Amino acid sequence: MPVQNAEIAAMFDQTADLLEVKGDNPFRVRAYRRAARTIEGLPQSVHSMLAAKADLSELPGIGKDLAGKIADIVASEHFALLDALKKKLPGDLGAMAALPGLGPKRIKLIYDRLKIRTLDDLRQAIEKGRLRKLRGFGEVTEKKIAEALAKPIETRRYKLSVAEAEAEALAAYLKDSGRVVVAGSYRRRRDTVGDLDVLVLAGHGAAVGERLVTYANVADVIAQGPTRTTVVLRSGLQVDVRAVPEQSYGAALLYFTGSKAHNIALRNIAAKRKWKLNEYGLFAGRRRIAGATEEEVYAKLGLAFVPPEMREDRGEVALAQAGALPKLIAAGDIRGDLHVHSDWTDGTASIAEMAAAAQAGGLSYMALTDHSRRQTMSHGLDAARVARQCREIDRINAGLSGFAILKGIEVDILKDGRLDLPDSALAQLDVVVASVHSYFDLAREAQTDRIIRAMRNPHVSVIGHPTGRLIGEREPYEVDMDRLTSAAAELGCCLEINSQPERLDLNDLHAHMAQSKGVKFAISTDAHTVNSFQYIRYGIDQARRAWLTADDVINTRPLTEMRKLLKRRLLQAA
Ligand code: DGT
Ligand code: CA
Ligand code: CA
Ligand code: ZN
Repeated sequence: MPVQNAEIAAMFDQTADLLEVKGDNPFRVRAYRRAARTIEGLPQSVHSMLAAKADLSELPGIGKDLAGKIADIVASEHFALLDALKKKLPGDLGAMAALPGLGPKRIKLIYDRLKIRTLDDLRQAIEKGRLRKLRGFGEVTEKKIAEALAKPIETRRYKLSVAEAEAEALAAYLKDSGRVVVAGSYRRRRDTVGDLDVLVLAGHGAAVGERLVTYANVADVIAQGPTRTTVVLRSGLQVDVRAVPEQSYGAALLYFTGSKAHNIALRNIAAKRKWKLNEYGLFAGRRRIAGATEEEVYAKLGLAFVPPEMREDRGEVALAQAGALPKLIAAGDIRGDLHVHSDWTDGTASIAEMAAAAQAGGLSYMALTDHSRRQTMSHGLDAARVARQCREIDRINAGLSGFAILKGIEVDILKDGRLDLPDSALAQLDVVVASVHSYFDLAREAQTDRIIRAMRNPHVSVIGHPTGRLIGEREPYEVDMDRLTSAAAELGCCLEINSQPERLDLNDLHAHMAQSKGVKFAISTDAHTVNSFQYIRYGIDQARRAWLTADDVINTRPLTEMRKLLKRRLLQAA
C-alpha cells in the first residue's frame, strides 16, 4: 500500500509543530500546515497523481520544493526532515501538543525554560507548581493540563472527513462482493466516527471476509468468520464488515446505523404491538413481516422514514409517528458561500480564481471575507486595503456573468468585544463575519459578553465558527451557548456552521438549540483554496443533524433575497 494522503498530511503537520517548537521561520511553519490541508483535501491519492505524471507544484500552497519532498516521501515512505527534527527534539513533544492548552508556542516555552521534554517531565513540573509561574500559563491552564494528563487515554475517534476517505476507498474495494453500505455513526454523519460498520449484501460471508483481509490497507485482522470480519486499518480505524442476506438487509441496515437509542425506541414501538424487531427483521411470532428495506420496517411500525442524520432519539420518533418530520436541508439547496478567503490574506488563490471555482461548483454568489488587520501573520486587511479590495471586486464582478462576488471581511473580535476595523470600513461591505481568533481562555461569562457585544454591532451579519474548536486539536472555548443563541435570536445576527472538516462549528446540538429559538444560519466553507468549496457537504451534514431546513439558512436564498435579509438587520438597528 503506497503512502496515503492522510499520512503525508500528518507528517507535514508534525513537521510544522516541531519547526514551531524549534522557533523556525513562521512562514515556513505555515507553509507545511497549508500543504497538509491541501493534500488532505485532494480528491485522489498523491501516489496515483505522481504515477500519472501530474505536476504537484501546481497545487495551491505547494511549490517546487515541497513537490520534490512529497515525491521523496512517496518513494521512501519517510520524511527525512521530520526524522531529523525528531532526533534534534527528542521526547514526547507530539503527545504534548495533543493536550488541551498546549500548542507548539507553549511547548517551545516550557521546552526552553523548564527543559520539559516528556509527559513525565510535565507531570513533575505541575506537581512542583512550576508551570503556573511561566508567562501566559497561570493556575487555570495548569489545572486544565493536569486534568488532561490524569485522564485515561480515550479510544480514538476520527474526523468524519478522515473516516469518509477510508470508507469510500474500502467500499470501492468491496463492491464486487455485493452492494456495500457503511452504516453506524458514519451514515448518521456524526462529526467524529469511532469505527466503521460495513454491511455487504451477499450470500457468502466467508468470501467477503477473504476479500477484506487481503485489502492492502489492513494492518491487523482481529476476527474472521462466516458472517462477520473485523480488521484494523493502517490509520488505526477499526472496521466491522458483515454479510447480510437480502430479506434482512433493511433490518440490518436499520440496526447497524443506530443510534442505539433510536433502535431501542423503535423496538419499544414494535413491542407495543407484540412484535419483535432485531437485525434480522420485524417479526410477528416467527413470521417476518418486514426486513428487506428500512422503508418497509418504518412503514409497518407506523412511522415516516427517518433520515439517518436524525436517528439520535432526540424527539424524531414522535415526529415520525405524527408524520411531522421536517424537510431537512440538502446539498442542492445551497446557492452561495458567505465565508471565503483569497491570497490577499491567508488563502492560496486569487479572488478571481476563488470566484471561478465557486461558480464551477454550482454557486451563484460568494462573499469574499479575508482577515482583518490584527491577523498580522495572515496579512490581515486594514481600512485602506479593504477599500482597495472593494475596487478590485468591482473590477472582477464587471467581467462575470451568472455569478457575483460580495464584499466582505472576517473581522477579528477583540478581547473586549469591539471589532478590529472601524464602523466606517465595515459600512462599505455587504457581509461582515466576526470571529474570535485570540484570548480563547477568557472565563465563560467574559467570553460570552465579548461575542454578544460584537453581535450588537449592526454591521455584523454572521458570527464565524462560534466556539473555536478544532476537532482533536483544540477544545471549544468556554461560552454560555444558551445566552449566546438567545442574543443571536434577539439581535437577528446569524450564526455560522463552518464546514471545515476540523471545525464543524457550530456543532449539531448547538445549532439545534439556536434553531429552536429562531436563529438563522450561514453554512460556509471558510475556503482557503479552490478545492475547499467541496467541504460544504460536511456543514450540510451537521445542519441536517441539527434538523435545519433550507428556510433556516440564509445562503439557500437567491442573491437579492439574501441581501434583503442582511439589510433588514441594519435597518432594524437604525
Ligand atoms: P461510533 O462507532 O462510536 O462512532 O458509534 P456507532 O453509532 O457507529 O456505534 P457502534 O459502532 O458501537 O455500533 C453501530 C450500531 O450498532 C449502533 O449505532 C447501533 C447498533 N448497536 C450496537 N450495539 C447495540 C446494542 O447493544 N443495542 C442496540 N439496540 N443497538 C446496538
Ligand atoms: Ca461505528
Ligand atoms: Ca462498530
Ligand atoms: Zn475564515
